[in-house]
Amino acid sequence: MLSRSAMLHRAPAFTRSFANGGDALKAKLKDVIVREGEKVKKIRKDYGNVIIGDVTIDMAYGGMRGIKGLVYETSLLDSEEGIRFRGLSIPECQERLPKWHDKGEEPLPEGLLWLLLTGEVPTSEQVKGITREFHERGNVPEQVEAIIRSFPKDMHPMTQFSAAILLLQPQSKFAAAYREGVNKSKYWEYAFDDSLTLLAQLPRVAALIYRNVFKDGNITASSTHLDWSGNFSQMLGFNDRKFHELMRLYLTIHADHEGGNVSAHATHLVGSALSDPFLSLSGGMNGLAGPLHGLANQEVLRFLKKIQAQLPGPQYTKEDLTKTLWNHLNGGQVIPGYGHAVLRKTDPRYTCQREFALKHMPHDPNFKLVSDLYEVTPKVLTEHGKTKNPFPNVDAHSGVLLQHYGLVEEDYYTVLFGVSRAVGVLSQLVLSRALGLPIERPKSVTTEWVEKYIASNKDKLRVAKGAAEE
Ligand code: CMX
Repeated sequence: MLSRSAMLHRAPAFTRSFANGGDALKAKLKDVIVREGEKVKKIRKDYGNVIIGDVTIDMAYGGMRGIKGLVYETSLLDSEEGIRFRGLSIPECQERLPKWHDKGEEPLPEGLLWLLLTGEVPTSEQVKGITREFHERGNVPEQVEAIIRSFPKDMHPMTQFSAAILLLQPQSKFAAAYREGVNKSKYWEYAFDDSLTLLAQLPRVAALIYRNVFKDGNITASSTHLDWSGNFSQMLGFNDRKFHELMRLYLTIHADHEGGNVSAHATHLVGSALSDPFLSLSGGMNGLAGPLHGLANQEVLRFLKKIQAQLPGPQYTKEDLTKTLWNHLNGGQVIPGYGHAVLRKTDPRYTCQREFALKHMPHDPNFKLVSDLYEVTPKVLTEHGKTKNPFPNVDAHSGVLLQHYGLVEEDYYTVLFGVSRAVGVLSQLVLSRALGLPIERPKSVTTEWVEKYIASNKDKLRVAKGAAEE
């Protein structure tokens, strides 16, 4: 029998042979990586010293807003138009990505994964292969399940989610391969393997947290006849087919929002130290758990309940609504679900959820409140005069859709965001390892350095016009 140390140093095998669709994706990815790698190499060789932006003192103090200091391949955010996943807008994804069945209307996140990794829209067969791959890898180790069940019920679901991802980490093939001394040209293959394992197991982990904290702890077994989102919904305890469609949309639109947002950037940053995908994703999820980022979907529900309690009743007027918004703002709090660091128009992720609501639940009273707020809030925020973007973001809408179908525990909402976000940030993590992107290490300065810089460059200070707005 092998000793523990010999076992640790044994060549790490891939989890499975990818026989269920992962191998098709890996083969395609191999071609893409060679092609993209050559393209990047040539750009860097020919144009590596070309300047693409200036950094102002405001940007350095102001959360690095607008600094172009990171290449992130899977998606790009335009301040007016919103997100494009590998060039496709959300309506284009809804139209072109494969659906679960003939009557399905929403895209499958498995298809988005393929798109983000390869830049190509997959066929239905390719997507079915990914679904099978996820089923094949979906079993969560028993000890991990036992520990999740033992978490205190008052531990926030996002804390549980992040901790659970760390509990899955001993499965990392990337970490084992690194320990073994694998050639760096192979890093991406192990990152890919880990990412598929993570994506396969996250729904079960997330459902377990939900069932354990809010229900009786019992969880339905995985159904191989369902897709990733449908199976997740069922494990959560929701069998309504419309809810399954909602989850397909939800898990697609929350997946990626270019590279500078906190969850994407944190995952990328941690991964750049060659921390494995489990450690990296957990880092990203801790950022998503902040109220200015992903936790805003929970905060929106709390906010809706708060203003509902202040309104005179269901027959409230726009003036009543305006008054409650001012009360809230005058209390020194942000209106959750509104504003964005990059967007300057209504978030298309908000719009597509609104369209889903108009189609499936037009008379829902909570949807009415969200719609009424959409009419009133931009005006109030504009008069308030602080935010650069008075329009709603993705989080302003997601909660009322979930409420409608009975998923009413708002403390859980960010976990759903997290399951989806994993698709985007793990795709980029694989590509980052494939492109050999180095450890991230921007330069910081002190206020003393800034003062000295200003003093010693007094006559030749350059001022950027509108750079932070880009
Ligand atoms: N309500 C009230 N004030 C707001 C506001 C809002 N919704 N959005 C921004 N502001 C304020 C900021 O707090 C800031 O005030 P101070 O100058 O006093 O600090 C000022 O307006 C300028 O902020 P900004 O440049 O417009 O916005 P930022 O890029 O700094 O922050 C964001 C962006 C999203 C954090 C901010 O708009 C916000 O706090 N929104 C509410 C929380 C939210 O919905 N977050 C989710 C975003 C989407 C996601 O990541 O999931």
